[in-house]
Amino acid sequence: MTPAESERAPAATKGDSKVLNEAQAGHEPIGGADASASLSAKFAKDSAATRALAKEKLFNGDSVVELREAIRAKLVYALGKTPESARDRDWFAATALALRDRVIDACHEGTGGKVPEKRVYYLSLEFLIGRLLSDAMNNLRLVETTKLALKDLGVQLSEVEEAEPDAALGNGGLGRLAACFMESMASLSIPAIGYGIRYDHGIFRQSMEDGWQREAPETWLEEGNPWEFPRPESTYRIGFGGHVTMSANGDQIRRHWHPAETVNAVAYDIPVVGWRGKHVNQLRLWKAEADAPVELARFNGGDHVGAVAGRARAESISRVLYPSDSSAEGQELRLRQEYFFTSASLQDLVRRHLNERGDLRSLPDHAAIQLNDTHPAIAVPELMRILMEEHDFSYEDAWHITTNTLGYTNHTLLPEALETWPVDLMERLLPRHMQIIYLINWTHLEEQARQGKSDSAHVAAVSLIDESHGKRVRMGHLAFHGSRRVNGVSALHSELLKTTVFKPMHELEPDKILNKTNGITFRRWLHNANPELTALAVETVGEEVLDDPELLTGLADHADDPDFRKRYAAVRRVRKRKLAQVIVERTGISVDPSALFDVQIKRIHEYKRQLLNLIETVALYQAIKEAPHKDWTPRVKIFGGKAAPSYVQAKLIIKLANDIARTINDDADVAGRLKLVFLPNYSVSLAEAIIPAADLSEQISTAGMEASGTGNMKLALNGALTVGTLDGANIEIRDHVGADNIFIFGLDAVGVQARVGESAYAQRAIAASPRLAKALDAIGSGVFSPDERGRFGSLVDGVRYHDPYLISVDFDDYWRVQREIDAAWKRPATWWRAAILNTARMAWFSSDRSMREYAAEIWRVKVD
Ligand code: 26V
Repeated sequence: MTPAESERAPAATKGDSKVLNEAQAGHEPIGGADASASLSAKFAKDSAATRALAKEKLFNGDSVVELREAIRAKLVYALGKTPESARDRDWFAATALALRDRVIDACHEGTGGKVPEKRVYYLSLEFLIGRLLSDAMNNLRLVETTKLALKDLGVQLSEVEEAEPDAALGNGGLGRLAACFMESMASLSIPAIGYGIRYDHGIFRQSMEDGWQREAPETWLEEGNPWEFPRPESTYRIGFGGHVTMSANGDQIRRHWHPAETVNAVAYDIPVVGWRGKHVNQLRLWKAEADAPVELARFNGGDHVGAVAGRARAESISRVLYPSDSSAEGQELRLRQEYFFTSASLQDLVRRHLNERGDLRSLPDHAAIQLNDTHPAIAVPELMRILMEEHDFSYEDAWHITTNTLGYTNHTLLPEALETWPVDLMERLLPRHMQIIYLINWTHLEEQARQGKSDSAHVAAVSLIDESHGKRVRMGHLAFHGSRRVNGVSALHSELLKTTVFKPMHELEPDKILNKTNGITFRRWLHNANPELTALAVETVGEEVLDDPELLTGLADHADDPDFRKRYAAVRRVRKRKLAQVIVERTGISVDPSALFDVQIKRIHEYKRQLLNLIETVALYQAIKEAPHKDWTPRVKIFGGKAAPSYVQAKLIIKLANDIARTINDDADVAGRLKLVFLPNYSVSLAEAIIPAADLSEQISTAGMEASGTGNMKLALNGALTVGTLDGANIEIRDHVGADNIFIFGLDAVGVQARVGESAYAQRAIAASPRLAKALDAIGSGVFSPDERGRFGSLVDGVRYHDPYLISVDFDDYWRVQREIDAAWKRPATWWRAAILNTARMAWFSSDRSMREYAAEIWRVKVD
């Protein structure tokens, strides 16, 4: 919001007595505290009306009674339980199995068994899909039917939903994006298969022990997964190690790889049903199993211990998701995971293509393979190997097919997260692939020489091998070179790709890099997560908004209607009360739902600058204590997020949040004005509870470092106002919602670049900001850690003496904009107007739009 807007706003509402009344009422409960029960009842009625409006179709003639009996039958015959002995978890499994049957019916009705013209294969080491029940029910239009069926059985749907474990097969943004894309492709009827790993353990469970993060294994498969179909008939052998031999056939030399070790990849399919059940795709996840004959031979040879150890080694591949997305640590098991799932997926799609079309030459016409970051970049040499070694293609033909089938999405510019693998590790684990990489690189550099570009600096910059600190394969360069198109995930990020990491590669092929700004699925993040807001939207602009998010624009016409604003604010209030309940249950902290809920939820990373938010919290705490009688805007700062287990500074930031919370939440001087909550074990399902309750969305990364962000989109869609830097998709969010409806602060990416070239910028910034200096002193001297005064010395010194994330430089502007936010909160009419305009103008950020763009410009797949 610009200062001009703050001045304009009261003028615009002058003479509007309702608005003035509302402004006087502030953010107090409408109709008093007791009104919340009747409000919930009203919304329950509203959403029932909405669903009736949306003509919830009783899919394939289903009825409440039929579904009830189907659920009962699953419980009794598939699970072997009686209704009397069933726990919520059993009812969940029975409900999921009954719905899965209906998904499969939809699947058979939808495709009619036809071979699609072209399929998308989305290769991703992460799919952070979360719970699937509400997705399936909503997309099949069976929410109300299921609720009534369960009610008949004496069971509450909400309890059943809570009993579903999150499928947390991802770290954060990249994995959640893959899940949103899968849902959108199904909803747009884009034929697609998602390929990944069926990890036994997803992202670790986070708990707090004396304010420190503790990690425990996550066990989503403990009681089985009712959504999945094991497909043992789709099993592939994956080789590792060994040696390569040559044979000659005339003047054709062929190479043969003889792996020392083989592991089986067994397919497990999870159906992904699209909107209104029109189309179903598969998420195919690979489980690693020991190769039985090899194992048997060892058993029979008397090597019992060796056989068991070999089995454990094979099965360890799909045991656990790597919980770090901050640094590429170069662990051998990680490379084994990458090759395992990439090879299985390529073997599977090649076999499918041959069955359907008979000739691999036409692969690029019928398959588009998308690499989600460099994690599956080994697909480049693996597809070459399959084509040359198993199907007799020449190098040139194989290269033509490969580079017309693959696409690569980059999700980070952070140097420490860019993957490179030591050549000697590659030679040991994947000797044939290393030869092929050398061959590709040789051809690539020969072409440079042919064009007269063989100076050593140029060659070093474009080579697939980095020789600056030992020989390493640059997976980004490999994926770039082997793909037809490369894309970044926001407009700024795609431009930065061209000027930083891929500058030399971009200059060779200037048409290769495209931008495809990320999106989110509105079915999960608006319709399912916020049914009350959805009901209000349906009532206001019509039920077609469920199919076409662009119709949300119609809400803008009501942004100046005080009555509508009240209803919009009341929806938020319902959600804030629910979140307050969750907060007290999980942390013991009670918060006031009429305070401003200020939310920062994302992985804990230094570049995301949770520390900036915490330092501002301390400065605010100090300011309130100095002037306790001032009219401070009541705030609850809510944090959530996991730190990589080995990321020492990120874990210290969590401890700092908890130490600050302990101090200020108990301080009577700030009571009612400031609270801090760190909600443990942030997850997709927790996000679904927090996002609809957020008033303010913190998107405060150092400009140029957050590739896109997608939480920023979810929060703005649900009407939280953003406080953010000009980074990632924040820039495009500003362009859509309007500069008056977002709070932008700090340096932009160009400013950051210029500043990091200077020396002593942190010292200068701190010297110029007594407020910052004071907050840093308090943290550094142990005000929040009296039991260990030096605990946060390294965090504070990081800001004082080095500050690579420019916290010091952005602090004063952040403080300024936060006080502007305090003032805006005191003008509810202005605040809710801006919130409504955010919801109204976020349609473009639907992942349906992202998927349409990928389909048209990268995959060349038709979408009806
Ligand atoms: C990197 C690494 C490095 C090696 C260890 C394991 C591991 C796991 C994941 C990653 C990927 C990090 C990149 C990532 O998640 N990027 C996020 O992608 C989101 C979707 O495009 C985007 O919104 C976020 O801004 C971006 O940080």
